[in-house]
Amino acid sequence: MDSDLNVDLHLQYDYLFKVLMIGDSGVGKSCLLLRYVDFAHREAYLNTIGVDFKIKTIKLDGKRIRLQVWDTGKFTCMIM
Ligand SMILES: Nc1nc2c(ncn2[C@@H]2O[C@H](COP(=O)(O)OP(=O)(O)OP(=O)(O)O)[C@@H](O)[C@H]2O)c(=O)[nH]1
Ligand SMILES: [Mg+2]
Repeated sequence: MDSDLNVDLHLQYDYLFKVLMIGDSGVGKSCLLLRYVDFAHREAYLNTIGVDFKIKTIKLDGKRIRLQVWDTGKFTCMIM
């Protein structure tokens, strides 16, 4: 019951922002996203194929803001 409640709270937000990360290959887009969302660091270079996304919820001025950050790869513009 408690875990169901936690899931419900996690799904609630006041605003949803969809952010698209673009930039030259190898500049560090995926690492930046990994650091921001998962507080992790990756040394190896694994180029992103297509698109990937991560979700993070932050609180700002008492509002719950859901960030949906899309990470693009080399061939994304051909897909989108
Ligand atoms: N020195 C240094 N290296 C970094 C930094 N950020 C990322 N790197 C390295 O740069 C390489 C490429 O990082 P990625 O985040 O995969 O680059 P990307 O922009 O997502 O590349 P694509 O997916 O090909 O578009 C990796 O080997 C990372 O370890 C940084 O701030 N400093
Ligand atoms: Mg990448």
